[in-house]
Amino acid sequence: MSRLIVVSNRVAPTQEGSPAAGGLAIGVLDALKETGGVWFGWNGEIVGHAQPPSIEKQGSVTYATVGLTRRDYDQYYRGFSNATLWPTFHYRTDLSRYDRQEYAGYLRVNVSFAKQLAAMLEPGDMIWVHDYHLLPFACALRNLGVTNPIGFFLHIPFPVPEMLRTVPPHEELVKCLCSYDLVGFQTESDRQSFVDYVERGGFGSVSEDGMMQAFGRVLKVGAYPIGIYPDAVAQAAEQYAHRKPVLALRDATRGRQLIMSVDRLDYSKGLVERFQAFERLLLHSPGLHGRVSLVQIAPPTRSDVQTYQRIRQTLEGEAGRINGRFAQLDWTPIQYLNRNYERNLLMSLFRLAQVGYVTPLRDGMNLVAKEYVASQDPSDPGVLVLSQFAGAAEQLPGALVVNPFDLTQMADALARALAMPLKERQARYADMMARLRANDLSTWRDAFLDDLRHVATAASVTRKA
Ligand code: ADQ
Repeated sequence: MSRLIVVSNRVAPTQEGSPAAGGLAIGVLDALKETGGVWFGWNGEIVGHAQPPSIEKQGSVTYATVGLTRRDYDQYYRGFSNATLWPTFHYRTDLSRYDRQEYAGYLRVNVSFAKQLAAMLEPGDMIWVHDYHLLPFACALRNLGVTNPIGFFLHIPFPVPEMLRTVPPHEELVKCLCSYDLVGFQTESDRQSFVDYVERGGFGSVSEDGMMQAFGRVLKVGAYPIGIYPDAVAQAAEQYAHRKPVLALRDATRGRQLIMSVDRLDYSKGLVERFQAFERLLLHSPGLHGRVSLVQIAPPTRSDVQTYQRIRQTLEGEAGRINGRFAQLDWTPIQYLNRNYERNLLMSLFRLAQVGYVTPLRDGMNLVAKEYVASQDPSDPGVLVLSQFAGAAEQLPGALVVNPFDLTQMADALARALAMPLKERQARYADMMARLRANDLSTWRDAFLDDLRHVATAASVTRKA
């Protein structure tokens, strides 16, 4: 069996079963343990000057990690990745900036990562690259003469061509994506946006079976929606039910209904609109005063990027204003917590909530939506209110799907969720749980890797012929 080489910007914590590990880390680690292999990427540290990767072996998995210099971090990570690509790919061109130096830094880091990885490769290795930090990674490897199969999975949305064209080196980036053997997206619409860019730009075409010919290469493009392990989530939700913070929240909200949201603090997550729709619910339903609370957990991320500082201030202002307007001596409508919780504990908190309120303005998938459903008590499940612009909406039709820009529609959906009869809640839950089980994290990983293997085998047969 060939070795699997995973490349991602950040190599996740290496402790096995780390509670902080998210979906990507768990899925990748599982795959690596099965086949044996290497996980290559940034170790999260800023270093004085570039150094060769440090290697740590744990069982069949080798972690090869490198530091970034301050300049690399500023240009590649904070700059082009998070101040150009992230906002544009989330349809926020108003927040996006372009700086040639930053783009040069982005390419430089991709080339330097590629050189370091190339030195470790063996002929049969299969390479799986993750996310927007590494769009040109295959280009860099191919330029070094690497012919191994290379697949790419984009965790965030792929924007429509008009949006992508606002990023000046758009054509170069797409051309580099076509150096992969397989390019995977979260949803059919993301995949379609990529195909539209290629076909409408006259760069190539795609056939029914997902094979694309573009920029002189043949590759496959597909949708591989990332999943979770729903039964493990359900188990964690039950097992952690007696932990202190869970009991504390239960006591504090006794006699009240609970609406719950958990996100990284990011402008793509629609938190301001979410608070304002909750305000509208309170405005239109005086009967709910004192009877419903919104708990928003949102730890700050990327806090050295300016737009992230601004969203934080705006949200604090909104929470304060809404609480000032409606609070009573024994009731705070919005509890806004800027912190992280252990993942298993979060699942137990989800289980306490009658409503999971997940309304990003754009999101590749959104695993919180899936985790909320899986955490529920099957005999008395809560209701998911979900944005139509989260990839998860294509897969969870049992949710109350809303447009996060329509505050009144969101307020109505919250009211409907809070009042939904048990039978309807159970039916929606059963439908969503069946879908989560049929499309879990291993389905995602296996579908991607099977296709990569298949495309690579077909390509090598063609080369030999
Ligand atoms: P993210 O934007 O980080 O991921 P998401 O899919 O919601 O968003 O995943 C977050 C993960 O972190 C979840 O497992 C969640 O439980 C956990 N988490 C969030 N807030 C937390 C907190 N306060 N404390 C502890 N854990 C917390 C990107 C894309 C998504 C895509 C994923 C996976 O932006 O669209 O779903 O990758 O592909």
